[in-house]
Amino acid sequence: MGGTTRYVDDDFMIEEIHGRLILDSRGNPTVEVDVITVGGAIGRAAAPAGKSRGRYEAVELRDLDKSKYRGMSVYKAVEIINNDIASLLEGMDCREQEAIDRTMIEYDGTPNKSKLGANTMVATSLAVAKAAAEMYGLPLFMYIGGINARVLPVPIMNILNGGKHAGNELSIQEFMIIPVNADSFSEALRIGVEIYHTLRDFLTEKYGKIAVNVGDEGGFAPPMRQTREALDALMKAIDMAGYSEEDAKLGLDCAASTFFDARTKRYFLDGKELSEEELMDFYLTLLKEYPIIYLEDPFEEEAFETFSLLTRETKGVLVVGDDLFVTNPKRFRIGIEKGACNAILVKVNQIGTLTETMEVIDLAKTNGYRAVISHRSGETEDSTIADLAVGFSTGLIKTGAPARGERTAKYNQLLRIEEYLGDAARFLGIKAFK
Ligand code: 2PG
Ligand code: MG
Repeated sequence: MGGTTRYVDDDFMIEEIHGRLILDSRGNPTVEVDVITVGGAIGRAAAPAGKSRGRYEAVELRDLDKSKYRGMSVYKAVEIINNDIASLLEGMDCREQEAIDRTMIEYDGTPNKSKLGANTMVATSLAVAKAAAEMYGLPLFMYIGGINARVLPVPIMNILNGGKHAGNELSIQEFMIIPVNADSFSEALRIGVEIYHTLRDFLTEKYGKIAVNVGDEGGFAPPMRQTREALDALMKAIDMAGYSEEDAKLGLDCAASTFFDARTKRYFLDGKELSEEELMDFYLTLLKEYPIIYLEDPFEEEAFETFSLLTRETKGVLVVGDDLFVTNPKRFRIGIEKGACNAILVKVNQIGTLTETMEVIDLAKTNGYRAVISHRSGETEDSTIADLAVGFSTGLIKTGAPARGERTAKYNQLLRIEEYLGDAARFLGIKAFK
């Protein structure tokens, strides 16, 4: 090899791991980790937090001491990072991502990461990758995906909030627009932003100022009750902004476990009590009425068979498993076997390490599933998932409305990546859904 070698191997050694408590976008504590190498690189990452969490997600460690942050503090997790994790990983080579992640997994020794906590592990795991990227002088997406990582994701933008993320009565959690008819990520983002602002105008006019308060992910939270009312508002905003249903499609995250009663096996949707069959019919009708191409968690998190049925019954729609798969290779394998869904939502903190996340994305690719990189409803200004979407060439990202700093941090990082790639950048548009 020509040129000068900038670093010797020892420079890649992790010299220090330091954890601290910071706040997330809901004002709750979370952990942030700095990984510092002998060569002087600092990788920093923070753990996000979900609200509509799947039952099978890896455990998020909280102190549960009501006298501190109303039980939400993470002092114990910070201690674990600064003691257990630091002594486990200091001295290891930051390029050895898999060995580092396996070391934490082994030490944890539980099936759901309840000893070390998925929040401590995910922040550490991502910070390690960022330190290694910095040592090489590479952007994170390129460190992960190499020089062929050049696909910018289609943004699946949650601009109207319901369910657990909003103070209104909509049962469905996320009403999303998907700007597919664009030549680039930045053009798609612009279309999404224009529709978002037009939706604000429409809602203000129809429901008054109260309607444009925002929910946890920056989408508006109008005082609506009916799914169709929300979908109609999105269609109206698309039209008023000068676009058509060819330009922007729709998506829903039903988060159906949040309106399911396990005892009666009924779903409480829009003020009605529905059986599984009735809910299925409801979705099939909606798919005929609206340009919906993305349907996440339409049924509760154990309903593998029903997910399979819906996947078979529909065409041209991504049926996405979030609470169903919880980014867990074991749960995902069950789904693949049963033909449940044709896409998986990928949230690094549901599983806890970058290595396992990669495993899940590989599984998706080899089994013809789409992978959608996703934020959580509780986020920080950490924009790592933007790099993951490009690094893993998923072609799809779900990261909320184009508003609130913790959401725009991801969109802005994607704009920087697009600029960095220049003519090499690719954008798949509607093809990302095929
Ligand atoms: C979801 C997410 C993110 P939460 O259900 O997909 O939008 O919500 O982080 O609350 O689980
Ligand atoms: Mg979801």
